[in-house]
Amino acid sequence: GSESAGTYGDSDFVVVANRLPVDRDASDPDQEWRTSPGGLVTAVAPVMKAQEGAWIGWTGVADVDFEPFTIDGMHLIPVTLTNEDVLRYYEGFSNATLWPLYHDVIAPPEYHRTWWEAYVRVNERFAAKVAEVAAESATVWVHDYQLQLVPQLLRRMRPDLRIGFFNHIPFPPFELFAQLPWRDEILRGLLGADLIGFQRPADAANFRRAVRGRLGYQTKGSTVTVPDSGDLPGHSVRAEAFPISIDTPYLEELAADPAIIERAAQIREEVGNPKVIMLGVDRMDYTKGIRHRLKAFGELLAEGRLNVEDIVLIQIATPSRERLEQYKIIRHDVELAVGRINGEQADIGSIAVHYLHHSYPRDEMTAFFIAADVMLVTALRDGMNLVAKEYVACRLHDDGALVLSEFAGAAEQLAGAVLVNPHDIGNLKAGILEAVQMDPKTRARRMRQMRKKVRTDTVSAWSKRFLSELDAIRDSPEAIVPE
Ligand code: ADQ
Repeated sequence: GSESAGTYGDSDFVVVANRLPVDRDASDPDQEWRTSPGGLVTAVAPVMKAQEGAWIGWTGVADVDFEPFTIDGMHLIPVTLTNEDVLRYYEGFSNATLWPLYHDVIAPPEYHRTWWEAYVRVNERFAAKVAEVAAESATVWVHDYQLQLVPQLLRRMRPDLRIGFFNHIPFPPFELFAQLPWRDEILRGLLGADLIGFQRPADAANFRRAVRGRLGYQTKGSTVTVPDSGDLPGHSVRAEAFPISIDTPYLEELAADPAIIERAAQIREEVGNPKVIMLGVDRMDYTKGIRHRLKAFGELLAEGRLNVEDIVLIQIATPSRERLEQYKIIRHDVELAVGRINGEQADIGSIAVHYLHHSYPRDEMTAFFIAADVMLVTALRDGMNLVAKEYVACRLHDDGALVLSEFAGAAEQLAGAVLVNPHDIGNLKAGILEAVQMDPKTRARRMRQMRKKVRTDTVSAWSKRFLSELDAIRDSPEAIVPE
């Protein structure tokens, strides 16, 4: 790419996401960047290193301009957000408009024109940065709901690029999506891509239905035909499912580490060596069904169907989006419920719920997964839910049971789970009891089946499949000039 004309940049492969994959250690006086481990980094880092790649995103620090830098062999290019951008584009339009709308309006979405204007402005800033650094005919992979306008903006500036987009969260049913005052703009924004990936086939189908219903474009199978217009040159777009996964080999390695296994045993001791440890691990978010899970557990204890001397629930909830009202409410509700259950059901020496509002390093998370006999994933709506897959990957002895919401994308993939409808507290209670009481042989059979799935469908297989389909689309000439 470095041979290309002056108007083009040097990068043959560009990842664009709201956040760069780094954090700054607040306790470090030099404020050095550290890579923040996450599935996406693991999946794309090898491609970035092999292809002179760049990652464009925000550092998480408002109002400061940072120069591009290289860390762990990845070229990172910061985009600056002002304090007002953070309030309106990020906390506002992304997290208080799109997030609740795309998650079945579990919380009411707010529609504000000033937030939309900021969303447009920030998407333009990201697109301009990509246009500057991408080499001629480079591959660009845009991620998530914060950047849905980038594909169209980019295609207008740089029709030579191969553009992929992956949506990590659900795409809502048309009747809900149609509420959005800027629904047509969002659809056109996404349609600038060559390939749009969703977690589930149903998300892709919701998107194509919205495209037909609002824009009147034709779709055939997964392909949308975008006619030539002032907005965009005519082209075709594929919209289909690419269910994301995890770095299974790495988690298996951690789960086999003697120090981590020892730590798991220690955790078990520390919570009083109960017969059964149940675990919940979530961002503190109203979509995750933490309240529903607590309600079900509290009722099972109150009815004497579970006994506080035999069972504990460890609920880990990472602090998230704490300045937003809906997130203050969910935290308050969860803490009230934990306090009530412990107040009513626990005893000196037998706590019912261990509640931890922290983030943990990967090693410690793995120790919790090893310690847990039953994992509770009860999201009211979730794009995929990686926690469910991580738990499965760590069960090297094919033991443990997973209670999984049918509203998480993972439910379509992990057939061995005990599926529940978290809105139905009775059903949730039955699912928890079934998992707690499941005989070892059944557990082993079901876990083996799920482990097989996460061992074949890894995050690197996911990114390879997405990128090779993106390559193939642009290589076939009829894809560029539809009939
Ligand atoms: P999230 O909503 O954040 O992701 P999830 O898929 O479960 O949900 O991923 C969370 C990640 O954070 C997991 O890797 C988990 O282990 C980690 N994590 C959670 N709590 C933690 C804690 N206290 N300490 C340390 N680590 C913690 C969004 C979508 C999902 C989709 C993913 C990926 O909402 O539906 O699966 O993106 O596409």
